[in-house]
Amino acid sequence: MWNFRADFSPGRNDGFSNEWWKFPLKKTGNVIPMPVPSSFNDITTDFKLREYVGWVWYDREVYASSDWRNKRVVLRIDSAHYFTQVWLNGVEVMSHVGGHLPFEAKVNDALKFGQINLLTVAVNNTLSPLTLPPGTVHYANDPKSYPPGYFTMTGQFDFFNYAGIHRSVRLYTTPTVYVDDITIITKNASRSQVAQSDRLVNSITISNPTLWRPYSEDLKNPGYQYTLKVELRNSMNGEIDVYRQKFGIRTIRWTDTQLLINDKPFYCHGVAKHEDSDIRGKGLDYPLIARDFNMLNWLGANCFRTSHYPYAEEIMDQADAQGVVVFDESPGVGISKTNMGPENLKHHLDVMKELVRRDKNRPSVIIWSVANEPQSNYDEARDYFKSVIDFTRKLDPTRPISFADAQNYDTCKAAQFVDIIFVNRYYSWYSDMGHTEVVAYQLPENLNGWHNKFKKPVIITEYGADTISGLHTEPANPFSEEYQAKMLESYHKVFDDLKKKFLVGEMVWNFADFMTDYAVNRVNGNKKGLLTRQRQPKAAAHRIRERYWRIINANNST
Ligand code: E9O
Repeated sequence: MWNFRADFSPGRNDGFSNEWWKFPLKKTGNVIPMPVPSSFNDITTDFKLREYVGWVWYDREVYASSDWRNKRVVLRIDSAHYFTQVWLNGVEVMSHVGGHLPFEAKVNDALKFGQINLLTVAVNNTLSPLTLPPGTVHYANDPKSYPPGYFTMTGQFDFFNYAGIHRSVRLYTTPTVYVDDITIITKNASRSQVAQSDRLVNSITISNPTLWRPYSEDLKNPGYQYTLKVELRNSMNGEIDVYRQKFGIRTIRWTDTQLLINDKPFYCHGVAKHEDSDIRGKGLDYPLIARDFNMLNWLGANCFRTSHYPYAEEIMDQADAQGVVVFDESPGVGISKTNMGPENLKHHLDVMKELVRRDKNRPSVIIWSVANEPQSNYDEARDYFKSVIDFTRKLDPTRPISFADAQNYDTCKAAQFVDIIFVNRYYSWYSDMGHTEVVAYQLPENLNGWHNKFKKPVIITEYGADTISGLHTEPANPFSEEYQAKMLESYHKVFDDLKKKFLVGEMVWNFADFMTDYAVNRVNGNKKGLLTRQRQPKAAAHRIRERYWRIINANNST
């Protein structure tokens, strides 16, 4: 529990003008206990805090052992949403832009060893056209209709803008000479090694290795990982930094019509997810992670997309260990034509750099997804996405790159740069609602269109219907459990046909119900989950389970 205070002053700037980082927060006014990690929004019963936009302040005391004096001490925040500024004993030690990736700094100069230290963290959740994801603040200029100071913020995306210190905060130590980063590239020994001159490059040959396999390919021994132990010895004082990095040995390859893991065609049958749950919002929670992986396995989902931002490292660790394939998505959701300027691009590249640095050694990650549903039909999208994709490919030439598209093949300006086409489709939901009989016509036309134009494999990265758990109608009306099942099944007939051709994956939107902003089509959130927000199955979940396990069992019996 940290001390917490939201800055409700009109400009949200009292904390900065009164230098709240200089004293314990409780000296500045009323504080409340706030759990870390967690979103702050759903902890209290205060509507104003749930809706809060601006700076919130956290602080706590932390004891630093005097044994640490001769070490390098690092403060790491696994993630905080969105802008973060951090002080230790009143000294600013770091700041970070972006809500979903870790940041850290050496803090020796600010730390008092053998004493209690004051750690202060200010977090601002205001989104703008320059943030990822983008958002807009709207001021009401009509005093007759709105109270003074009234403003709202909308995001260009369909999930609640939960905020706060979302993941763990830790102090750790290393020797003064330390391993900063390790990149492990696994390849067939027969292929030649390219050395990078500014790095230490070493190669190790493992004969007859146990490969990393998705659990759907190897039910007995999925997700096999090795551990590389690296020791760096400081010849001046004999100190050793030891770093243990897990890795898996597997290849990814793709052709015009196939995606191959370990040279075997791989079919993704899975879900798109969210980091979202009751009370915690987007806060890290181990029971939730464990439950989600149990339910992924129950469903037979062999893959998930980290829609629409990078997930916690603890989640990624489970995907690696359990052999679940991941499409690793950046927070580039809802990029419209106006968010494709040079400043946007620079930030997007920075984010890709942070994401690839964090996840490059993960065997589960087989695709980078640089965005979700951008306005790819505008000319601006051509250069913008070419730059993002080229840059990402330079960072990691080993994995395919894509983004999830909701535009059409004849208007999309950016799909030409991806390796695998991702499409989000909602026939019989957002168009022709209630009429699943159109799916057999519209879906094959569309998927064939993408493949024929771009000559690339296609994955449907979203399809689904909002469903109120417990609502039953026969015949199946939209929002009933029957309709969700009927709609998904109408897509499956098409998938089964195209699977033999160029379709290499299907992902239901969404794994579970999740919170969104208020909207007339959102009844306390988006209800397209196969599971409720409490992770219990709706009727369609049972159908998906039958389908996915049928695919797995057929695969494993041949
Ligand atoms: C993005 C996701 O975050 N895709 C949306 C999902 C939804 O449930 C949202 O939660 O709304 C669907 C985009 C649908 C675009 C198709 C519009 C077709 C109009 C005829």
